[in-house]
Amino acid sequence: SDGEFQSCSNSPTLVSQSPCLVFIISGNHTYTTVNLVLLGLAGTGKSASGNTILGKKHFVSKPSSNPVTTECQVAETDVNSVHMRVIDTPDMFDDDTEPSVRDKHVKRCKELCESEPCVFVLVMHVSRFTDGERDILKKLENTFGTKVKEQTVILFTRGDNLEEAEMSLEDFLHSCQPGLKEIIEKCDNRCVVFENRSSGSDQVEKLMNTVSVVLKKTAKIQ
Ligand SMILES: Nc1nc2c(ncn2[C@@H]2O[C@H](COP(=O)(O)OP(=O)(O)O)[C@@H](O)[C@H]2O)c(=O)[nH]1
Ligand SMILES: [Mg+2]
Repeated sequence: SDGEFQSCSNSPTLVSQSPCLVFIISGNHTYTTVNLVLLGLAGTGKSASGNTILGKKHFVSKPSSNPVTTECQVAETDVNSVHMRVIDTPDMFDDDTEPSVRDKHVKRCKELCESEPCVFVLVMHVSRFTDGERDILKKLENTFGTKVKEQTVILFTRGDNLEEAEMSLEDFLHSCQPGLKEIIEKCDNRCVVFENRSSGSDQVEKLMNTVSVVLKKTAKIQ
């Protein structure tokens, strides 16, 4: 179907290097490289989610009371022959972060995702919603512009917590608190759930399908 990963060996738009698979966004938008920027508070599982997308342990991800990721980093992978640039970031929105340090991270992050298109992945812990996250969308808008929510997918980590409670993502979204609900609604309900301890590729595929929804939408408004 349109907007999903498709084989298109007969596509006349294919300039191509290698495999005959491209990411079809809409009739005349064909992207082969997509920037995915992982954003969110420290400890939510940005690096772990990056590793799940990459299919290997690339970013350092571990339990810590101190931030583990201290610089923006990029790693690349092909998912169904779409070239993904996965950008892992430190917590850039922590109120304790010095403005000069935050500005440095933001600048680096923007440099890394300069090439279009770019999709923001707001990573949140399924069992935790903190004060720091209440106004995170506002902070994202201040940093990346007011259109950021049109380019954002929310990724909830620790899907096993939901499974243990026999809850679906829908159950969770239905019962979540108003502050979180508001964020989700502003992002047009684009949510996916990851369990980073399991390596199943269907979670990555669901993310990619949601990413394709964003790309389709932004292609229309550009
Ligand atoms: N059980 C479980 N643990 C996770 C998941 N995602 C991340 N973690 C753990 O949470 C901790 C923080 O993850 P990390 O990726 O470093 O968070 P970051 O600071 O946002 O990059 C690590 O110990 C991860 O193993 C998940 O989906 N399930
Ligand atoms: Mg990290």
